[in-house]
Amino acid sequence: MDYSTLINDFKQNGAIVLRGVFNDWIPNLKKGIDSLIENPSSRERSYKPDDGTAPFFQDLCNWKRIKEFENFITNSEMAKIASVLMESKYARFFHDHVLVKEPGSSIVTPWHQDQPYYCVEGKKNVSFWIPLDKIDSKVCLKCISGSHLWGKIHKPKRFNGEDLYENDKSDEMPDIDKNINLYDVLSWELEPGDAIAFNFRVIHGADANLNNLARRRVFSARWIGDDGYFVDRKGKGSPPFEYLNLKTGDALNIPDFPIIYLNDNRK
Ligand SMILES: O=C(O)CCC(=O)C(=O)O
Repeated sequence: MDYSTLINDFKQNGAIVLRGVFNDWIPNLKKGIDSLIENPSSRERSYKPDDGTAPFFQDLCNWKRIKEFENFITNSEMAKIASVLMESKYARFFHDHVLVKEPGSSIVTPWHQDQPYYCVEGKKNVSFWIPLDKIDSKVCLKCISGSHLWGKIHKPKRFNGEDLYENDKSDEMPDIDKNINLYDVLSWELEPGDAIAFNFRVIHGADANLNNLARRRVFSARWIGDDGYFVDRKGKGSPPFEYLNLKTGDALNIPDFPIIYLNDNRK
């Protein structure tokens, strides 16, 4: 793989596609998602559309109890790829997020940035959006190219439109759909085994899964680089790590966020 082109594109655009990188892991991840849906955590947050169409299942931070997720996170090439893309001495695991839009679900994932939901900061970060089903461009994650470099964080909301934090004075997300021609929207047709790698600050969203036949199962994994530190957002973020005894600026050297890959060749 030509990593230098990928690293440059990732830096400039904030989102890239990686082809075939997780081919061998799809059956393992499908098994993990089946177990999770059968036995979700207390953090499960599924949205059920008012129009009676199928739900959008979501759950977070399950890698310590779903062995297929732990296996993927600790034994696949993902941590190494994360460290290379972030240009970091190491890749520290932050959390997993499962997002299943069942066939016919009318739930749209609104445009948002992940950064303000998270209790971490740092320029070096990456999320992998890993579909387990064939994805046509109508249901793919959409990322606004370069939006991670705008120097702006927009108000985070729950996917049902409620504000995430009380008294949050940050700017609302602009009406991207109304002015879509102003933006360079990246999205791809994907096969199981492909992944989108994107920066926590990139504005992204996804359309409904109006295809009545196909599930849209996604395993997402978030990584932090060697400049990462804790941030107290003064509210329950997502994932809710409110039990952590850390202060803004603290290092993330705790077992919740283990270093999975250490690049010995970097100083
Ligand atoms: O899969 C989706 O609909 C949204 C994914 C997303 O927002 C994320 O992975 O951060």
